Amino acid sequence: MDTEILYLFKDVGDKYLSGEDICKKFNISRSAVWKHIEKLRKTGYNISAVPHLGYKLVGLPDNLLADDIKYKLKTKIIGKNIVSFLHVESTNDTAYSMAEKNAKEGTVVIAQKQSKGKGRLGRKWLSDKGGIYLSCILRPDKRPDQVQEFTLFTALSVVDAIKQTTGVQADIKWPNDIFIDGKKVCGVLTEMKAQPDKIDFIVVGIGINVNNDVHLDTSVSLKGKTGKKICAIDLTRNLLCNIEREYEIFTKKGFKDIREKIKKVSYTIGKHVQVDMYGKTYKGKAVDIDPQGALVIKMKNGKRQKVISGDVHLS
Ligand code: BT5
Repeated sequence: MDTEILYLFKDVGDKYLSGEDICKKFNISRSAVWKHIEKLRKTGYNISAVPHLGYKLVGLPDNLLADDIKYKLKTKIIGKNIVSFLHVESTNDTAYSMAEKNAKEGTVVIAQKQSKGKGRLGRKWLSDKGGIYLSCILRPDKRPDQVQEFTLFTALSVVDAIKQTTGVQADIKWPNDIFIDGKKVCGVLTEMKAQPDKIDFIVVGIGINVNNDVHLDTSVSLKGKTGKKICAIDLTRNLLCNIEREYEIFTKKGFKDIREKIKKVSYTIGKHVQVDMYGKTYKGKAVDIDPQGALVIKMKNGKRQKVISGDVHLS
């Protein structure tokens, strides 16, 4: 009922709703209306009340709440179930344990803060309030060796969402970093549970610096880049729509079209790089992303080397 009343406020936009209108619409008493309004206020919604006019929603909570993201969200699978937390250790860990307990494909876990935000290989992800920290559960009919492709189409979804919401063109530093002007605005962490030749589930985790300050020389936030507070709800909604679109393309057509789009927004291609993979170091010019999502490096001796995972350093 709280959600339905909230959505009614959102539907009428700038107009007032009288207590009587709400009573009639939901067939509840005046005191029940008042209780629901108080509950919404406690959650952080700013609802003004004016005698003879009624109630009006004048401000949303600072937090990214499931109800606000789901309002008019036009997806069929991704984000149909959203669980929002004020604080978790890691949204990836929460989503992973939910997936183990059979949470549906498309379930999204989102938190305002993480105390143990994870990067790859045991690294940390700084997760102060103001950023977006979300993880999405997928149950694809794909092989475990295709996992990199999930990271890449998720990264592409982030680049598109940033462009749609802020107008800023970001690019992808292969495989999982989103950059703006050479600084990291977002990281993607893909984890999975799999059998040798079948994926049970995938958790794609996304951390975006939105309205938070990140105190690293190598990082940037969207607020820092644009000088404006960014609507994190719009950004999240765009992101979920994009993930659904790219996931559908990936499921139906494979990686081909996604690869072409990724190459267009690649920060890495054309640059001289050094990559450490499985204890070996490869140096050369990044020239391509191959049909499986691997980075292709042309080395000094002319040989083309495929890199399937690893950290890329510009040299
Ligand atoms: C990543 O790892 O970039 C993946 C980050 C994924 C974070 C999301 S948040 C939601 C979900 N839940 C989680 O627990 N994780 C995911 P990697 O490529 O290993 O990069 C980590 C490195 O990025 C760190 O060692 C720092 O140098 C840098 N870094 C840490 N926090 C950052 C931030 N907020 N902004 C920019 N750079 C950061």
